[in-house]
Amino acid sequence: MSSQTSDQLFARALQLIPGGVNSPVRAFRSVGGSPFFVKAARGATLITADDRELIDFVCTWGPAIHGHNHPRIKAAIATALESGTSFGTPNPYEVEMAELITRLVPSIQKVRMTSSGTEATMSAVRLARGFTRRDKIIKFSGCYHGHSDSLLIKAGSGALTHGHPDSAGIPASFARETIVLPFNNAAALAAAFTAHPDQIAGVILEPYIGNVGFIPADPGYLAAVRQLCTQHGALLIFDEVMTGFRLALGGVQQLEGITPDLTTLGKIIGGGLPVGAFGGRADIMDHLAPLGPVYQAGTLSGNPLALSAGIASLRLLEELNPYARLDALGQQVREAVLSAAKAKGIPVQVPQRGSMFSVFFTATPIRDYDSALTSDAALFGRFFRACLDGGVYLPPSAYEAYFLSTAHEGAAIDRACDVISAALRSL
Ligand code: KE4
Repeated sequence: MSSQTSDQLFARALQLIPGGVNSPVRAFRSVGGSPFFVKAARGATLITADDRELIDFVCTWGPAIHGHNHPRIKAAIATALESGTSFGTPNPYEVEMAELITRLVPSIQKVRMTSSGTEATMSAVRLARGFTRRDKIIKFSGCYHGHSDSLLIKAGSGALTHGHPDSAGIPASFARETIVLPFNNAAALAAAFTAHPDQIAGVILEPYIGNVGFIPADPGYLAAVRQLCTQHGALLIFDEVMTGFRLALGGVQQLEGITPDLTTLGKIIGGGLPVGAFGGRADIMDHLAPLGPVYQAGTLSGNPLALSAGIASLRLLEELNPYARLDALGQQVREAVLSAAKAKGIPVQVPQRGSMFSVFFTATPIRDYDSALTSDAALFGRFFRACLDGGVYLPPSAYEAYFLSTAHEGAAIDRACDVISAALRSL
């Protein structure tokens, strides 16, 4: 492992990797300065190449719900490794993972594994189009579903962070098949169905948005979306890549009592290794090759090493059921931010559910893309740097969700709240 500093490593990376990063949001371009490199992580802590210890509020963008390098997950990977890394054939881990997911998320009657969330959502959209024989898809401003062409339109996360919500390189003919609507607005969805009768294959959304900052659904909104999809014969696709197993064992669909037709998963189900999945009604999933006409595949789909980590992560969640504890941690941070900001006279909004939350610097209540964009991104940048200087790593973007883990309990969360409060007071 290199002994070079982050700056030395970044200088080398910039020569060979676009922007020096393998995923744009890591580049710190919207918050200033250069990214640090991490050489190790354990529990709630990252250890940088400069030997700094940082309390991590990113948790590798969601997967590390048990903290980094959890011994149970490490042991599971070590056991799987003894037998090899990839076989290119069915393996027992795939059956175990499918049984776990279908038991914990009852709307998923059948499931197909992928190696990323992008593959999962891209495949779910293709399946919806193949099953309904319709072409148009509806998504919502600010929702980010990975970087497939049909979905990288008015997207959140890194696309929004870097001011390219509609990426270059997507043919207009493709973009025309994607209709983008405001979140938390059932009337807009009803109007879109009226304007496009029998043309909508599917409606895909993050049921609680994490990619324009954290925005929960208004009460009743998801039920309205469900009813409209049923009424118009469109498939309802819940993208729970981020919220799946994060906010409840059964995801947001369990919290809200909604049954989507398809669900996409990722992040936590890989335990830190590359895993995605999509699943849902058996009559829809059976349209996938080799049974049906919708093709979908992957060299490393169902990889035994990756699934061993994901199975360990899900089993831990079943055993611990840590969601009340994680919500208490989220509330502790929310209260610390609200209290410090009030004392300083800085308007903030802090939407929070469980271990997901965001800080928006605005007096406007946050309920969709447009209200999220009233947040003062420059002030967020100063807040981000003050927290980092104090030893707390927030997502390097004003448009991301923050994540906590069970490893944050105790000293880490108390220390982090002190740092965050001091950062707000310094603004
Ligand atoms: P991946 O292809 O990055 O595994 O998953 C794409 C994806 C799909 N759906 C949702 C709801 C997601 O949040 C994501 C990926 N999330 C971002 C974080 N906002 C990944 C971080 C990154 O792009 O580096």
